[in-house]
Amino acid sequence: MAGAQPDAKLYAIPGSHPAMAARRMLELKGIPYKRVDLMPVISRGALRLLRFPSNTVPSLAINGRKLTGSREIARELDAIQPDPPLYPAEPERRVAVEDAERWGEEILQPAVRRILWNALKRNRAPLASYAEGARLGVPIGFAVKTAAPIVAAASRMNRAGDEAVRHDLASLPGWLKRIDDWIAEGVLGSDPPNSADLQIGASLHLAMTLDDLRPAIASRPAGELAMRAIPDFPGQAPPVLPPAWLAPIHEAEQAPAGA
Ligand SMILES: N[C@@H](CCC(=O)N[C@@H](CS)C(=O)NCC(=O)O)C(=O)O
Repeated sequence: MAGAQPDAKLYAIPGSHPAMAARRMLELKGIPYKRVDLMPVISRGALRLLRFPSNTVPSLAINGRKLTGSREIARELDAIQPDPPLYPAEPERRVAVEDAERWGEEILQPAVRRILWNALKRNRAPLASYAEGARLGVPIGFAVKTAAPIVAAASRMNRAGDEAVRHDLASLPGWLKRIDDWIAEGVLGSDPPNSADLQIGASLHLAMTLDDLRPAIASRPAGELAMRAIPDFPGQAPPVLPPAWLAPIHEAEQAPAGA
């Protein structure tokens, strides 16, 4: 990129899908950055102290500005470094990508977050796999051993209760169909990925770290999109969700295409 390199610092949480989307945006644009990994829940106080506009990750300090939110970050990065673009230039196509991106952030992203916290509440052992490559300031083993109150607080704060998660899992087949349709229409699946590809792909790839969900996602266009948009996502959780909750997903897998 031309001119001085921006002095960028990205605040993330291990396993955070919107933070992973922001990492990919920076990488695709070739913007060098330093990543600061925070522990969930504790992150909120840290980001408040650092005077970001809000207390969630991703938060990005760049060129003297402080931004919070994956969509805000996408827009700012496109302004700073237009190539490769995260949004199509043609207005109608841009609106379609922005609509898919918004849906990805408002609907799919929180649902996948709830499902993950619910699964981790049932079995904390996989936590270490999500923190692979992270620098939390304490040994990962220690962070994981002492994580019970953090997992409980994060589940509560993200409303990852059983009823909500069962509802999310029942909605998942329809959401996957919607994503496959967007890919067929060309809204999603561009090369290099657009902002909606990264937003939705990060949520899908995080969902695919759960053995309970991977088979239903991996073999369809949505799963291929996730792997292309976000090639690496640390973490792996063995089956832990009640089989009855997964029944709608398995039923949809067996239904004839288009049913
Ligand atoms: N919707 C926001 C993400 C907000 C969000 O909830 N991020 C989570 C991580 S995935 C977070 O910061 N959680 C703080 C916590 O768990 O304490 C975006 O796309 O930027």
